[in-house]
Amino acid sequence: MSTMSVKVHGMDLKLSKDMFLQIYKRMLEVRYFEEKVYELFGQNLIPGTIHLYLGEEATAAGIISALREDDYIQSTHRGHGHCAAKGAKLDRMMAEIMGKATGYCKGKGGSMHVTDFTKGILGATGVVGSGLPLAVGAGVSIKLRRTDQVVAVFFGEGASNQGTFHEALNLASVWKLPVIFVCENNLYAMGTRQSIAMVLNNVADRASAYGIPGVIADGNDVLDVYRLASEAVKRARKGEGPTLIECKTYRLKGHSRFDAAAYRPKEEVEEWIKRDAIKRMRDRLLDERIAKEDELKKIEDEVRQKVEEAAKFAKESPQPDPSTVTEGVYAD
Ligand SMILES: Cc1ncc(C[n+]2csc(CCOP(=O)(O)OP(=O)(O)O)c2C)c(N)n1
Repeated sequence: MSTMSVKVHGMDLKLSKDMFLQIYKRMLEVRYFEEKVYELFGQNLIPGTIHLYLGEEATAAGIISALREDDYIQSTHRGHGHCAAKGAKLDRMMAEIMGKATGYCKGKGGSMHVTDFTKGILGATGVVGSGLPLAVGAGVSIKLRRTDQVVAVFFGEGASNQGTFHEALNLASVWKLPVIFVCENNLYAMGTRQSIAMVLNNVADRASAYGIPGVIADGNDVLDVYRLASEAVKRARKGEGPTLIECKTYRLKGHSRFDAAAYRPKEEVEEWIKRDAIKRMRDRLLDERIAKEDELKKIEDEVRQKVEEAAKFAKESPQPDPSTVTEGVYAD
């Protein structure tokens, strides 16, 4: 298949047209899914709260596009985007978020616990920083089984101040585990700006303390994320150990649905809206003549349709039967 070359932050990136379009589609699935979740929450159809991934699509799509289907990911409390990008079924994910019996956890896990082992999604977690050691465990498992799989673990810059981050990087480095540490630096941990909680500007600099590469991606440029992720994956598959990739990005909404994010300057938000990852990739595909307007429109319509169907499935699904309340809660 013929490849096309583009310049990404001064570096050449060659991909097939299919791959360019697949990466674009992955971002759209995340964006449209999250917009739908936002809408359904507003209609009071989602219990609890939600942590939207809107604005950070390029990170999940760029990292996961560099993985194989049999690779693993470990997600966070802001996890819908990771799961959608790794191929989770949108209908079962939406049903789970709505607490329905047809959801991934039969409606008992909700927004922060979407998991699909068949897709290599090891789990999401509401405990900040707790995914990092789990990913190291997956890395150990890969090494013991002698496969060339890798595991990518997502976490925020806030989580990089937790002890688990440092323990995980250290052990993964010492044992040369195939772990890709992906810091989604969206500048805020709830309402706490990065500069209040750490002195360093770059989380990636912390990699040097563990003797592993630490690189910074433009987290709103999916191709930059993809390029750096591909290098990290190559290194991990060869048995050369982990990499820390810091993706500089921004969440477009508040921390959770109950946060109006009044602590963020208006100009800052506007600046990041201008760097919207989806618009940038769309413009690039057109400007570089990789795809035509009608091809992109067709993909966008298909994804919208898929998300509509997921929402319909979830809305029409039953609530879990009260008699099943203790099922799946404890091991037999
Ligand atoms: C161990 C733990 N401490 C505190 C919290 C409350 N909490 C939930 S999300 C969050 C901020 C996390 O920030 P970051 O890791 O940067 O991820 P982001 O939400 O920005 O994606 C906090 C403090 C928690 N869930 N778990």
